Amino acid sequence: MLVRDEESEDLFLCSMPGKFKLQKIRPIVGDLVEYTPSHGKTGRIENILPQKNLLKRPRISNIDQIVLVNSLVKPKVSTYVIDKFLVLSEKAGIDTIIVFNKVDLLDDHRELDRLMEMYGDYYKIILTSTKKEIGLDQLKDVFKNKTSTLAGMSGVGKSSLLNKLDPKIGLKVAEISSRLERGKHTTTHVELLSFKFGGLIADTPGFSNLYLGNIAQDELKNYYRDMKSNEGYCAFSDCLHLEEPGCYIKELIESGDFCPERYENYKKMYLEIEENFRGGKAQWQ
Ligand SMILES: Nc1nc2c(ncn2[C@@H]2O[C@H](COP(=O)(O)OP(=O)(O)OP(=O)(O)O)[C@@H](O)[C@H]2O)c(=O)[nH]1
Ligand SMILES: [Mg+2]
Ligand SMILES: [Zn+2]
Repeated sequence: MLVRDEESEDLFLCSMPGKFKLQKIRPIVGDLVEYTPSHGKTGRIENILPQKNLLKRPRISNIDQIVLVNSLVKPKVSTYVIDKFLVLSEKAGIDTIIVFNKVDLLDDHRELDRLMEMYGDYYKIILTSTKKEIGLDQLKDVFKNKTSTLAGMSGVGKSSLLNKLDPKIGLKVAEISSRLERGKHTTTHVELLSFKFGGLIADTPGFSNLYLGNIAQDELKNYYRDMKSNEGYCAFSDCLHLEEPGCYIKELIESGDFCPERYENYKKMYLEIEENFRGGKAQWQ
């Protein structure tokens, strides 16, 4: 295990005491540990401190924020993946900043306008391009003096963005597959890197799918900021915003004040949880 000393920032290759191995406890990236240094840059982990928070995908703990990177084209942005990720990060209690990368490839701005409208009221959004060096200072400001993790599908440009913030980092990047227009899963492990402008940022492997895991159907609405902020106006206090009469969220959709696509994704997730639970197929009416 590599342990970064908080004061000197030096890395120590540390062993794990047998008691941890017996209990099958393994620290994950981001965990805070107490350790005893020995010869050279080696040492021994003595204790793992309680986690402030934990994100399952990418697997990392004790972070201040997540920067969710998407590319507008190649690979094309998926609002279902964004909405699912936002549900998972809200559940974990970690703030998310949304990045739309590869703006240089965009020739029609309508898609971007739509996405800004969808997420802009509830999340900070940064538009970037590593090719045209757009939005990099804004991104640096977000990362400064914080511990952050990147997240996003494979091929969206996570490693490329970090290379731009500090060319010495030298992370491996690769062209996306031209046939499938999908990333090639170039980054294969979570790595927390120290940046000279101040801040730790984890580069992470891209995901192609997300699992809603232990989220229950009736708690899903709590992780939609736009639903949460309109809580208490439906006829039923436990309204799930589905088929109940007097649903305020439905009224907002009618009047154009709630994004219908976000709502469709909500219903899709609701169904997906049911399917996961049953382990079979179900149809949402
Ligand atoms: N046109 C354009 N291409 C970009 C931009 N940023 C990254 N790319 C390209 O996108 C491809 C994938 O970039 P990576 O940085 O490897 O993507 P990643 O998100 O780290 O992918 P994984 O490690 O597989 O999760 C590379 O060919 C990059 O050159 C951008 O702003 N504009
Ligand atoms: Mg990468
Ligand atoms: Zn409702």
